[in-house]
Amino acid sequence: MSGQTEPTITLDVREIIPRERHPLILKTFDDWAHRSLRKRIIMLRKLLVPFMLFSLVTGVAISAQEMDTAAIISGAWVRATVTTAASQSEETPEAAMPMGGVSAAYMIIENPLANAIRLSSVETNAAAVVELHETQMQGDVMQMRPVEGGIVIAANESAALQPGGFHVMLLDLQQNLVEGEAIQAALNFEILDDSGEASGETFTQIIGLPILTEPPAPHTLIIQNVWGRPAAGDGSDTMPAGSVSAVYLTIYNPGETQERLLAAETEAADIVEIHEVTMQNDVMQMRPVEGVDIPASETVALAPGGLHIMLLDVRQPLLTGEAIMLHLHFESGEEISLAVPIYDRLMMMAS
Ligand SMILES: [Cu+2]
Repeated sequence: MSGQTEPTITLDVREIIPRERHPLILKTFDDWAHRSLRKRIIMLRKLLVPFMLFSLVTGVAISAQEMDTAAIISGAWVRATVTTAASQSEETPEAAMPMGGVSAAYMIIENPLANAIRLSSVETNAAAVVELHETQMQGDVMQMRPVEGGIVIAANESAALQPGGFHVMLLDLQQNLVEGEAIQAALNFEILDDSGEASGETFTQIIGLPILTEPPAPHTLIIQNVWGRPAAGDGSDTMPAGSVSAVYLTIYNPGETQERLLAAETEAADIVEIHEVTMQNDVMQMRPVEGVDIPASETVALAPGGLHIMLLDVRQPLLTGEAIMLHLHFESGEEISLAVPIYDRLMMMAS
């Protein structure tokens, strides 16, 4: 890169991100998370201010995502039905596990709200039937059974969905679950009132699930609110021509030393760059940055209108409902592999 001029990609972001889709609320995450969902929705409607203008005037990238998380999901994964070893053997992957098979997904769900929440259902394109199950010992026999009414998580507590306990059962698989790839799932929650009954308030959280054979290794940084823009190239997507996409996320560094995001890579695109959006003569421009500092005890948001991970030369359409794996490289040597769900989060938040 040295000695060369950094290429600048010019893109009129106003075309891509309609202004009215940007709710702007200047609240810290904690304030935000402790409000009831209904209050939050009212605030969203009241505070539909022109996001672009504000972010340009202040030069601050506003993270809409940072503020709408109502449950904190970590360690999510789904069990592979096709392992890398099997797919490399003479057997075709299709032969290793026929469609219509079963699998299970696991995760830790943390509830930062002042009310209890209930995971009532899960949806994914990868399976025709999804049930919440628990595993119990009956004498010496391990049994699975559906959880009646969903999984309740008390205020400020967490629930572990893990092998041998609660899990998300995927039945009648619609695709092979190939180790190293990823699927998307929508988690449907109900907010409970003080007596433990459904309050009528619900929220849905969309996550990516890496397809693995064992739980992912824990890492130091906490990454939330991950999503990638659809790039279908069929006119229904929000990025032009299906050739580029962008991934957004927030990174929290709970450690005592500064960390730095250096690079990212994915099999879904030939070129992956870390970009920032700047203003040049009334036109928003994106340009590569060398890295992103994540100071100790701070959260850095990669969000529309600001920093993002740019996918250039996307190799195949990125369709809503799918997920891709993205690998992040940090200065400390830490490497984090993320399952990035593909969907239009801004559209979802505004609806
Ligand atoms: Cu970019």
